[in-house]
Amino acid sequence: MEKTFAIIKPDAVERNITGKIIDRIEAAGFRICGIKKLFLAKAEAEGFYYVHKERPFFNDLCTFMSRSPVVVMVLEQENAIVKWRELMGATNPANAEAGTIRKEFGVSIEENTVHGSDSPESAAFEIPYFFSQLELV
Ligand code: FUP
Repeated sequence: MEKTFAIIKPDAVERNITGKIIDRIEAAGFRICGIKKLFLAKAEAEGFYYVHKERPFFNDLCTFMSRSPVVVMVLEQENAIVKWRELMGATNPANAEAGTIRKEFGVSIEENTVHGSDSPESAAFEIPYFFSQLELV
């Protein structure tokens, strides 16, 4: 069993589609090990996305992620990292395949509704950024 980290981003929480996205996650066979809603401070968003700190979109991305609350989750199943990336779809919703969450709900390349770890190394950083071991059940 593999764990991955997911965020339902501000654009989705603002539109009250959290439940629709969680429904898609559970229907795809993921077990939700941990879940909470929180309001990221900009500095917390910057720490989370530090790998992108030199990218031109970094400031706008962190402003967006701290605009309103997010829902953070740890998801588990076999090959969870790749499976969650497939269910999310391409970074730019315009390029995402039909049936993916970003195709269905994404607003733009920035406001693309969900986040998912892109590798085991990313998951190993991202999961403990938000969850203690006691919160994963
Ligand atoms: P992804 O792993 O699909 O979330 O994509 P990246 O790690 O490449 O980018 C992280 C986030 O930065 C994306 F979810 C959205 C944002 N981004 C932009 O706003 N503009 C870009 O050109 C690329 C990414």
